[in-house]
Amino acid sequence: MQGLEYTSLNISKVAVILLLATKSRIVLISISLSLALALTTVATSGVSYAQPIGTTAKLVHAGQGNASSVIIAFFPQNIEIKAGESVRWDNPTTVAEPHSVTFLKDKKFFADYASPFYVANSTEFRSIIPESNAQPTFPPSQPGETSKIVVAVNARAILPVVLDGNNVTYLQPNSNYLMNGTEDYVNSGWLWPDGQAPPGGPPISKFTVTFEKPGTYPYLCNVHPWMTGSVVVK
Ligand SMILES: [Cu+2]
Repeated sequence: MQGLEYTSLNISKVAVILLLATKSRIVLISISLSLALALTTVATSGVSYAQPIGTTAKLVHAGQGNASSVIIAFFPQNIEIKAGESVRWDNPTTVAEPHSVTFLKDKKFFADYASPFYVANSTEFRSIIPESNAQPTFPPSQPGETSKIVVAVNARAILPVVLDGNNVTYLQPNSNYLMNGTEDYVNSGWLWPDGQAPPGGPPISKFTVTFEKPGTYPYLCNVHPWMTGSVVVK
């Protein structure tokens, strides 16, 4: 496994928090509802479209809406820019529904947010959250197997990362990435609405990509894989 460059927090804690927040849609919905009730601002259910950022970057919204109507789509879904220009994604949803901006060269690079790993049979798992109602998932091992299997949150799904051949590069949250078009996988990490990342988690709320080469760059959200968009670079 590659080391994470994002070192200012405890990744295990993030993993636990994200798993708790997302493993159960019911938990997520109840968190979203509590947040919505706590919000005193009135959310608009209107849909807004891309605005220019300065002169060379365009804004795309990953998701929109509020607790009563979360919209799972990119706005606009398709955007056209010139080579050398940038696109920035944000998440203006008023409740904590995450999205990602994920470019895949091939479907085989799709990263699920949780993935099984082998660990030594003797590995002991102790929760870092006192009295948490939590336990790792241990899928059954094959008879005679000397390792056990544990399901862990997949850093390549939830954190900003680029796979290019054999190179795996984790980016800082909210990075501006220069896309050269040969990458196998470019992922924003989970974009949360400003200030709504899970406590202790990486506060990722935007992702900017500068496109050097003309072409069509399709992308999707790895939380909602049917949520797709494209950037056409002229
Ligand atoms: Cu999404």
